[in-house]
Order: sequence, then C-alpha cells, then structure tokens
Amino acid sequence: MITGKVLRRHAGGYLVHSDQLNAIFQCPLRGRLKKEGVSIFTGDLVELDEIEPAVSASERGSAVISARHERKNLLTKPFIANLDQVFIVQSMHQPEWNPLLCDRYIVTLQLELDHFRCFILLNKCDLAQNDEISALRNIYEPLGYKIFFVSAKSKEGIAELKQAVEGKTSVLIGPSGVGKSSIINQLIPDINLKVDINEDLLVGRHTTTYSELYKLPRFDPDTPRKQAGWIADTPGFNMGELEYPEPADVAWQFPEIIELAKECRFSNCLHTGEAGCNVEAKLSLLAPSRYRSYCVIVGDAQNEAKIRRESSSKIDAGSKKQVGGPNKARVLPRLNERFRASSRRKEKQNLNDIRKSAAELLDDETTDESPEDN
Ligand SMILES: Nc1nc2c(ncn2[C@@H]2O[C@H](COP(=O)(O)OP(=O)(O)O)[C@@H](O)[C@H]2O)c(=O)[nH]1
Ligand SMILES: [Mg+2]
Ligand SMILES: [Zn+2]
Repeated sequence: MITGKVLRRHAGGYLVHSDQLNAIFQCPLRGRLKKEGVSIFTGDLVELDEIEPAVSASERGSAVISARHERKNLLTKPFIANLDQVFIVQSMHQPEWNPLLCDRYIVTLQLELDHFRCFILLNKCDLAQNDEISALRNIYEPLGYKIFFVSAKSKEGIAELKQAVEGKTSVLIGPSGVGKSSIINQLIPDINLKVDINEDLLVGRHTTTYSELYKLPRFDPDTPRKQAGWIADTPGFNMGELEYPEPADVAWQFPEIIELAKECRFSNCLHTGEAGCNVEAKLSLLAPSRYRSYCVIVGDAQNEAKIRRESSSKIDAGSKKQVGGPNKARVLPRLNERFRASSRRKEKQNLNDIRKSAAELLDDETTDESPEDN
C-alpha cells in the first residue's frame, strides 16, 4: 500500500506526495469516500490506489485516494491536518507588533489543537531595537512560549529556525505583510513564493482557507532525519474569525493568570478587576500587555456567550446547528479548556469537517482550481 501526504487541493482533487515513490500525484477522491463525506485537507495522510506514474519529467502521475488515515490534529483556520508545530508570525514594526493578536492566536491554538508545539516567530528584526526584543523575550519565555527572532531580509536567526523546522510539519500563521512568504523563501531556495500579495483582496475566494505544504530541504546532512520536513504558508485571517472559550475558561489559557486565579477566594470570579480578587491584588506580577489581552478576551467571550444564549433560546436548546444571521450569531458546541477531555473538541472538529466538506463539494462544482500560488 502506498501512503502519501496531501499538499493541497488542485483541479477538483488533491496533490499528494509519496515518500515511497518520491513523486507528487494528482489524485481525485474515490467516489465512495465522497459519498461518505470524508474530508481531505492539506496535511492529511492518505492511501493511494490506481497509481499511474508520470510518463515524462514534465508531467505529473495520477492516483486515486482510497482512504484517509486518522488525524493527529486539525487546525481549522486555515484547515491543515497533522501539524507538529505552529509559528505565530508577527513583526515588531511594519506592521506594528500586536500583543492582543499574538495572545489571541495562542489561546485559539491551545483550544483547538492537540499534540503540537506553539512558537512565536518575530520577523523583521532588522527593524527592531534590542530593548524591544528583550522586552518580548521577558514576557513570553518565562511562560514557556519560545520566541524565534529572525529577519528574512538580513537572514539573522534563519539558521536557528532551520534547525527548529527540520524533520517536522510546521505552519506559519499570522497577519498579512509580516513576512511569512519571505521566511519560506529563505528556508527553501528556488521556491520563489510571491511576496507582498495583499491577502485582503483575496477574501471571498476560497483562498481564505487555502494553504499548501512545501517540502523543506535537508539543512544538516550530518544528522539526517528519517522524515522530511514540511512547512505551510497560509493566508492571513482576522481576529474576528477566531473562536472564544467560555469566559470562565479563558484564565486556563494564560498560565500566569490561572496560577493566581487558583488562589482567588471567589469561586465565580472572572479576575478582571473585581475588588478582593487575588489576580487584582497581584497585578504587579503580570505583564501589563498580557493582562490587557486577558481582559479583552474575557470581555469578547462574554459577548459571544451572550449572543450564543440569545440565539439558542430561539432555536432548539442544546442544538449544534449553525445559524448565520446579520450579527453572525452562532450555536456551536462550547469550546474546551485545555485540560478537559477531548471528546467535545473532537465533536467540534467533526462538525467542522462536515461543514467544510459540504462546502467543498459545492465549490467543486463551480470553481475547480485553487490559485497556483500565494
Ligand atoms: N525590513 C524587512 N522587510 C521584510 C522582511 N521580511 C519580509 N519583508 C517585507 O515585508 C513585506 C511582506 O512580506 P511577505 O513575505 O509578502 O509577507 P506575508 O504577507 O506575511 O507573506 C514585503 O515587502 C517584504 O519584502 C524582513 O525581515 N525585514
Ligand atoms: Mg504571503
Ligand atoms: Zn479573582
């Protein structure tokens, strides 16, 4: 049996790379899988059947996807399966470092993904002062979030990044213009991803969830790894699209806040400035930007919970049906804090899978081709 890794959607099917055959195949999904509603995303491991090797070097072979392996995890914005690590990419300047965006991504990733590592990747270090860099280091590294400081322009830090991505499946996420494509161009010679594509202009096409895996070269021939490394570039997406946990669960996503919250004498406290709250009493121990992010995220989570309650009272309570509406009201299974059993998270992923594959079936009929580059 030949196994392959899905690189991206292409021409009504998928491009799949097989390590065993050292080739990329154009693969439709077997009809039975389509009928069963099996979703296939970038990063999925699949079984290939009916393999037709390429007849010439300029062409691609073909095969049929006959099964999909169980996923280790699934990121839903954008959809990428089986990730080892996620890099939250930002720059200090041009565009300005946005602490809320960084903390928001961290919270979302922790809620969404199992079995992965999360790093911060600060690009454009050529534009940052040393004291700005050490301030960030002092905030995040004591909390266990490693920061890579790089410059795709001056190539500073790129060697360290190469070591970190070797043999792993990684994804770069972050807003437009921070240099995600430029960094991949540094990691993979000859790839020539287009830079300066304004992703905002692409919203509305399925480029919004489009992502592609690229094979990394061997950086260190002296310590060869069995597995090739892979990296995905992704289009940016805005914070409003990220999901929220229940307000009372937000603290679990901030290690430094849950530490103090555990000692809070109020059982129903949100730790956002209540008199007598232990977090409030020990504010000097927290980085102001982190506490600010925490309070904003709790506030937004409260708003979202309210919308959820209002719309769920209108329809069957407890339903997981998605409702649209002008204020984007949604009824989704409650998001989980990190330490809760994963069953509800799985449920949510399955739900997302189903929704996505329905959308894919629909747009397979209309727009077949994903854009070739980003
Ligand atoms: N000064 C500086 N500019 C950079 C660096 N990396 C990327 N850029 C510039 O930032 C802009 C956006 O880069 P791009 O890779 O398209 O960002 P993406 O939207 O995140 O993929 C381009 O004009 C790049 O030339 C860097 O390390 N330093
Ligand atoms: Mg880009
Ligand atoms: Zn409290």
